[in-house]
Amino acid sequence: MKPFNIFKTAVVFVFFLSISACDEPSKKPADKPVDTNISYKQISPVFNADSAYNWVQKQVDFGPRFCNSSGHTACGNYLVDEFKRFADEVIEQKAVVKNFDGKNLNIKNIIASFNPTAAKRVLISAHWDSRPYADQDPNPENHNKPILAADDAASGVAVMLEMARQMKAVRPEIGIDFICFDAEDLGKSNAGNDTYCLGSQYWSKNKHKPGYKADYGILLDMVGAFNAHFIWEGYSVEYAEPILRKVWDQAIQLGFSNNFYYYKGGSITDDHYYVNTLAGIPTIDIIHYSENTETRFAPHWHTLGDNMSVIDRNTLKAVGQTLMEVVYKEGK
Ligand code: AHN
Ligand code: ZN
Repeated sequence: MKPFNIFKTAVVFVFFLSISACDEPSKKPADKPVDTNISYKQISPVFNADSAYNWVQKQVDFGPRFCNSSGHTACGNYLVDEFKRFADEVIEQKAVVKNFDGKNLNIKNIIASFNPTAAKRVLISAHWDSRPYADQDPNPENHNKPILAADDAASGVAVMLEMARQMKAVRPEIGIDFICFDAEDLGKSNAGNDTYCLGSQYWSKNKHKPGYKADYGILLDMVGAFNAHFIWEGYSVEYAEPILRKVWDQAIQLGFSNNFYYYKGGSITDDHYYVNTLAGIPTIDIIHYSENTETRFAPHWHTLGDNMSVIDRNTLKAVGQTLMEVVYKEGK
């Protein structure tokens, strides 16, 4: 080799070295898989994002849906009717629980199942109640007004409904339980974290069927907004890290790396905490996390801004198609 050629080889080598150095993602663990969506062959039915979007709209059209309100009753009945169109079995679990202020709340958890007798099961959940007070709104005059809660968490219920619609057409091989938890969002942090998630606490202590078990669970909370970032939430890492990896790797394979981040965030008291600790089912939380806000949630969180204007079909699609693929692969 001539000296000049050696020099050229060295220049090319250094050039490639510097590219790979720049490519290194800053906050993510090194073992993030490469995006292989170009060659990936999806096996699950197509998740229709327009359909999911319409189901967010339908829930929001009932107005605020907090416990003991007329919107709550009407929307609860609507969700039962919709799930009955698709699922093999729908159970309404009604109860009375105490709010942090001592008042009784009439709650209803809704459980919609496919293949109810199958041993291998996945539990997918979201809360269907809406927060009665916009206590994070930038305008203090709005702090006692109820929110429409398009993202928190009509989005999660909408993803479940669209999944159920597709499952009626192409049946999954394993058992699937969709649970709409009630009374998640009446809590006040200064009254204790257990003032949140009353429906999931009740269900975890009183399952809809004695001895109910699932292999694992996935909770959806605020999965519908523009620019949603999903991170590895703390309790999910603690109780169900292999499920996080399974779901995130699937999202990357499908090409949804804009939404799913391999970055460990803080621990959030949410319905999955009680499903993990009281029901003993390893459960992750797919939740919109923000680096740039004091609350660590999106700017519309618990404000009047949580309405249809923040909902993005692309985010619903990323979450819905990822879950479809995870679930259909379990049967293979
Ligand atoms: C707490 O603020 C303690 N947990 C947040 C759970 C939540 C409320 N998710 C949606 N709304
Ligand atoms: Zn909330």
